[in-house]
Amino acid sequence: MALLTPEDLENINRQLQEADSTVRRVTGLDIKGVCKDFYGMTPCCEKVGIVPVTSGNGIIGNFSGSLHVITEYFGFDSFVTAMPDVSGYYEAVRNGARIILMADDNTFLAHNLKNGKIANNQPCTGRIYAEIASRYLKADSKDVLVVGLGKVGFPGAAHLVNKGFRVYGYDSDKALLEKTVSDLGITLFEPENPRKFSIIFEATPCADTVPEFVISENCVISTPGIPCAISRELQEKYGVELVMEPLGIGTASMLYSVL
Ligand code: NAD
Ligand code: 2YJ
Ligand code: MG
Repeated sequence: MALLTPEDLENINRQLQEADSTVRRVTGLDIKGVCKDFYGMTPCCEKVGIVPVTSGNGIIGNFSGSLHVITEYFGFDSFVTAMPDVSGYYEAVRNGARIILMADDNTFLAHNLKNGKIANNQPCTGRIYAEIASRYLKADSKDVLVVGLGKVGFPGAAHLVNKGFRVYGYDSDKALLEKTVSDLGITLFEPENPRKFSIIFEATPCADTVPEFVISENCVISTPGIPCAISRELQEKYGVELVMEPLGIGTASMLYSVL
């Protein structure tokens, strides 16, 4: 399980603004607009309590602070509790939180205490990055390459299948790849038969996972995976629209999904 670092989260407001301009160029909507369309909901100043969690590897510098910036950016009224863990949860509820956000090393959840809805970051992140990719205004076909079919990639790929896209899947874990291809009824992408895509969705914890031979001119790579799926050199060479941001887009997807 890859953990975020404080460095990944530096200048989260600027990272969000940059991601928002890219999402606007790619889809014609900003991140809020995509979330609203996708989930059919709009926030109405729901109070969000962010609870730092000390278990496992402990508190990540900038994590709760970034969630505070992100929630306010998307129109929620939020606060970080002074206390962590169970005391923090108690504090959040006592101070009027309607949605709780908290994460340990394995699970990052949003829980709406009013309607009981609960969301997990991984599928929510996969679905929203896949949704953004699927809305690419300049896509040349409904063919999508998905690289990485784990906890984030699998639900993203399933979402693209449900939307009627022709999904080509690739994962370096051959057994997982074959099982997923069969479970989702997608096409196994074989690097021995190279071709180019105008829509690519990547969700791996590795760098440079999208090879040059699949990248078409002005394609979109929608990727929550950290570190980056392609080099800056390839991004510039092919005019790639890169949708990549470390925490905010996935968190927005979680929050909208529990409204
Ligand atoms: P996971 O371990 O469940 O899945 C990753 C998959 O990628 C695995 O199936 C693995 O076999 C595959 N893989 C690894 N290297 C590969 C390569 N070179 N080529 C093809 N496939 C490869 O991880 P996950 O929970 O799905 O997370 C994926 C990434 O997304 C991580 O970097 C995680 O930190 C990141 N993430 C980002 C956000 C965000 O908001 N940006 C949110 C959640 C997760
Ligand atoms: O409260 C804190 O500061 C920490 N307990 C936050 C831990 C954040 N957890 C992760 O980054 C894990 N990878 C789980 C979340 C999966 C989504 N990336
Ligand atoms: Mg994100």
